[in-house]
Amino acid sequence: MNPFASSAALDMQGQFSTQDTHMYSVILPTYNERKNLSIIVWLLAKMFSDNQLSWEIIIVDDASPDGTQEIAKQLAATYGEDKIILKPRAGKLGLGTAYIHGLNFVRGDFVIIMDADFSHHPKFIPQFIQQQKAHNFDIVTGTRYRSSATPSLATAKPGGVHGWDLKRKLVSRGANFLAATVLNPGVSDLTGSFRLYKRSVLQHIISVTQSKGYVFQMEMMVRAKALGYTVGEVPITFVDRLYGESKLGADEIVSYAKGVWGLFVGV
Ligand SMILES: Nc1nc2c(ncn2[C@@H]2O[C@H](COP(=O)(O)OP(=O)(O)O)[C@@H](O)[C@H]2O)c(=O)[nH]1
Ligand SMILES: [Mg+2]
Repeated sequence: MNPFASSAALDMQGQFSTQDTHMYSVILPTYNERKNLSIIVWLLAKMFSDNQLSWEIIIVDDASPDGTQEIAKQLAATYGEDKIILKPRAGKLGLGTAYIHGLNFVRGDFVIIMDADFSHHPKFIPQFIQQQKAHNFDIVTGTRYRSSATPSLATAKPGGVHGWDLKRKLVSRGANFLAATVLNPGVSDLTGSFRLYKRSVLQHIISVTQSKGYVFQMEMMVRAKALGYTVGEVPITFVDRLYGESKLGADEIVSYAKGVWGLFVGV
């Protein structure tokens, strides 16, 4: 018997006590994450097995020149090809389409989207699951910009951002302020990408989301709210990437602002 196939649910202390028959699929997009990938996969595998949850990780690597795929192959050999599923693409096609691509291969009924650079710590996932279960949420999103969960959650601790310089903090705050003011979706962290979705909900939202770049996460959340889906929030601490460089540039900031405007006139 697969030891990870047994099931559990979280109780109020954040421990799993009763049966959870769900399967959780993580979509992990990677571009030059050779140094981060094995640590993040190890942490994810440990968290899932500690909590007796059924899981898989779908790695969408865009032909990273640093050899990320070699590491991914080793991980599949170590953890099993039913746990680590490699779905590479031929070139760097962007983050938005990486999620769409990965979603085609998901077998779980819940999908977790996160970054592979260690900015999103797997330790928050049990809280996302706990929040989802408590209110049957369609989506649970991590938030860097609220100190408590919405609705409140006993195990949640205040979140925040670590390792970003002032400029990057201002850009992120500004991006969220702009979208929150113009679009008012009632969610505090629109540009974050650490989220848990019901698979059918993610499929629906992704099918109507038009943007592909940095604005993708924000559009997904605005559309989710416009479609009437329910969203819970859990504070997370976001740590700047462990190894490598961020891909956020000035052109991304401009296209983000354009995206907010496009949604304002469109949704
Ligand atoms: N497959 C794929 N992954 C990407 C691409 N761009 C970024 N990523 C991954 O998406 C995540 C977030 O990217 P990152 O550069 O850290 O963005 P930032 O955190 O906003 O600076 C990381 O896991 C990256 O490896 C891409 O074009 N294709
Ligand atoms: Mg990052």
